[in-house]
Amino acid sequence: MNIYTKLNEKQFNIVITSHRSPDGDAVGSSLALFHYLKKKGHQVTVVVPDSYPNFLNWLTGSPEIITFESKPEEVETLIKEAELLFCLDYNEPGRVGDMQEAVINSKAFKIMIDHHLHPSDFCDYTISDTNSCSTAQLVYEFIENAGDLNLIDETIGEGIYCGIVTDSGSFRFPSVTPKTHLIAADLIQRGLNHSRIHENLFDVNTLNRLHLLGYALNEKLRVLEDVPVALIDLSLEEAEKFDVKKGDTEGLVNYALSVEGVKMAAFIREDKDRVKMSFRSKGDIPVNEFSAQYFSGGGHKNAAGGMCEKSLEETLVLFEKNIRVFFKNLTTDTI
Ligand SMILES: [Mn+2]
Repeated sequence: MNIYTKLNEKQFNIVITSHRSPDGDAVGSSLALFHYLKKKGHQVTVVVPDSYPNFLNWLTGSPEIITFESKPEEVETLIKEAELLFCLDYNEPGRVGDMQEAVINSKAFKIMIDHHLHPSDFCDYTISDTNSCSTAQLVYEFIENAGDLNLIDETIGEGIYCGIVTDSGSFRFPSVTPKTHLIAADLIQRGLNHSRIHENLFDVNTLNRLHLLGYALNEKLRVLEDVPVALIDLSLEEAEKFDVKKGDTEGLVNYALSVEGVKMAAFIREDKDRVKMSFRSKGDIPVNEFSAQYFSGGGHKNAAGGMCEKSLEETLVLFEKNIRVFFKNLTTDTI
């Protein structure tokens, strides 16, 4: 079956879904695909499990995104009645949280476009490239393979660019290829204002967020003595003190990773019923394996998430113990 021919056959009723805690790539790639498919004449809706951070609400079409959390019945009906269901930026149904039952049970033809490792085969058509820096880049290539690059305008371009920039650390991660830059160049040629997007994404700090950053760097950042690991932890009480909103702690882990000599960083945050963790690394240190082994998580080699159901204090002790074992078992040429 050729998916590109199929999309030209008739007008479909299409729902685009993405993962829980949607990030810049989830929202950017979903909206880019949304505008593209609408331009081709399809009936399209974007649904996500829960709300996305405020720093993404400048994206054209973002007010039309429906969250399962606020309108579960409407989203269930949409997914049930969809003829085509796109699954963007996630590799298995568990990543959509409470929305997964609707996704699994949907009789729609399911198409995955994703770059996470180990895609499960719950879709009828799977586009998975685990070397790609972002799902947004894969959406560009989807449009390219359909022979529709001429349809890309500023609106479609901003979603793709937003996904690439946020998932590639502004073009710095090893997953960025010449193709990534060629795509950016092509988008700029098609009218994209890249400078405006960087401002929209990065120059939107609230005073609270900057105060939190100051506090985290001054009081909480520490580097372990015998392994090249830096970490920042944050309790619920501290988060409340700085009135932490969704997305406010994003990027903190990268400050820990920027300490000279540090090869791996962790941000460990107490949540209501669990402790959430994000890990970053440089080079060949596979934080996804660390996370899968010790903290029920996973992700990419250099960026992964995890969680622990113990208290924050116990989690920190566990983390320090496990990370030493993990580094001890790594071959020296990896470090
Ligand atoms: Mn992604």
